[in-house]
Amino acid sequence: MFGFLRRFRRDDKAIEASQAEPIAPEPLTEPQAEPVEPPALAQESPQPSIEPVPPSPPQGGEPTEPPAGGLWSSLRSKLARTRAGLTEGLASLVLGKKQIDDELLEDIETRLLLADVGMETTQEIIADLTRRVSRKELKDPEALLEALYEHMVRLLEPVAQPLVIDPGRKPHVILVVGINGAGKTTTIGKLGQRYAQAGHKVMLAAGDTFRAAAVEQLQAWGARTGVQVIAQGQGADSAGVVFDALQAARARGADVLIADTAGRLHTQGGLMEEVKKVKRVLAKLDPSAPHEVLLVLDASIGQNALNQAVQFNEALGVTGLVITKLDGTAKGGIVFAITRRLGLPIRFIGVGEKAEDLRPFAAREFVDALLDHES
Ligand SMILES: Nc1nc2c(ncn2[C@@H]2O[C@H](COP(=O)(O)OP(=O)(O)OP(=O)(O)O)[C@@H](O)[C@H]2O)c(=O)[nH]1
Ligand SMILES: [Mg+2]
Repeated sequence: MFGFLRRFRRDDKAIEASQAEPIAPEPLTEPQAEPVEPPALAQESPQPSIEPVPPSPPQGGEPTEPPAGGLWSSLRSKLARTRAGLTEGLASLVLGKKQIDDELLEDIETRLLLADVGMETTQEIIADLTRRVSRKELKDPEALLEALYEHMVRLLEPVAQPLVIDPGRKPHVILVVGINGAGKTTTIGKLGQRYAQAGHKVMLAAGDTFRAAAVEQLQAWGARTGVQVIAQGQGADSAGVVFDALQAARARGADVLIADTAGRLHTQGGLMEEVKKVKRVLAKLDPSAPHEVLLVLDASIGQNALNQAVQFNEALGVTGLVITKLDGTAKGGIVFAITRRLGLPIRFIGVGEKAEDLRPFAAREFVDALLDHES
């Protein structure tokens, strides 16, 4: 069932209006029924019986794992902009219609393209739906939307693979790469907290020795989350810092080491060589390291993220993705385009600047939020 249809159904006036005049598009801001931010006071929830009590973190930070289904977990509210673009106006096309028509299919196609789902994926989806309509498998507009939903879930399920920390590695080394401002350092801070709260001994390596204040930024996350940061300061050799950090992490029996690196454009050959060197240096101490090359991509740059992902993958052998800034963008469909192009595991999505705004990627939950669907 789709929330945007339910809302229109509930409001008889809106249905009448839909037959007489165009319905006002769904606002980009969150509908009132869904909380935008974790509220300080209890408020009406879709599931009032589940009143989440955030676990108290051991080191005085914020909780990492928002309880499912509660006020904290409103992925829907975080993805409001992409959802608005995808579902806006669909209700007026669907309601009161018994037949699927070209207008509806074209509208879906346009919305997928505008959300940056990408030409190939969009055409495949539309071709599949059209085929099923002509075979009379899909008989009404709602069945068509359900089929769209299932198709989108199927596309993402293969890449929804969590990042598993191997307890046999001491430490499990995660090398974090990406272009400037993608959200690497923020993601590392969030990951540090997540793994520390899961009971792992975590250390962070301040491998971004290039940008002013990069080390301090990581140290601030470390201080906030109670995670140790190994740093040498600006201007030091990045590979050297990371090498030393791995030695220190081994000596101290750390479970997880997460290495930050300076942001670089995939077109900057020299800088790409530098990060390759960081990777090689890690392997000198532990031939199996790094155990994860995590590429952080900013969803808000849409299709531009695609080329970056391809180039970083060619240079470094990326093993997992984090897609950030899915909160302020209407381009959340880029997740489909990236998946089609690379098929790389999506480990997490970033939906805000706070520690709890890093969510493990789950295909059905994500598409539910994008299409305002309730499974
Ligand atoms: N809204 C939102 N902002 C984010 C997210 N992730 C990161 N940011 C913000 O994006 C900005 C850049 O984040 P950084 O973590 O510094 O990015 P970086 O990749 O380390 O940047 P460089 O070190 O310059 O290469 C900061 O203001 C973050 O707070 C997210 O998921 N959502
Ligand atoms: Mg950084």
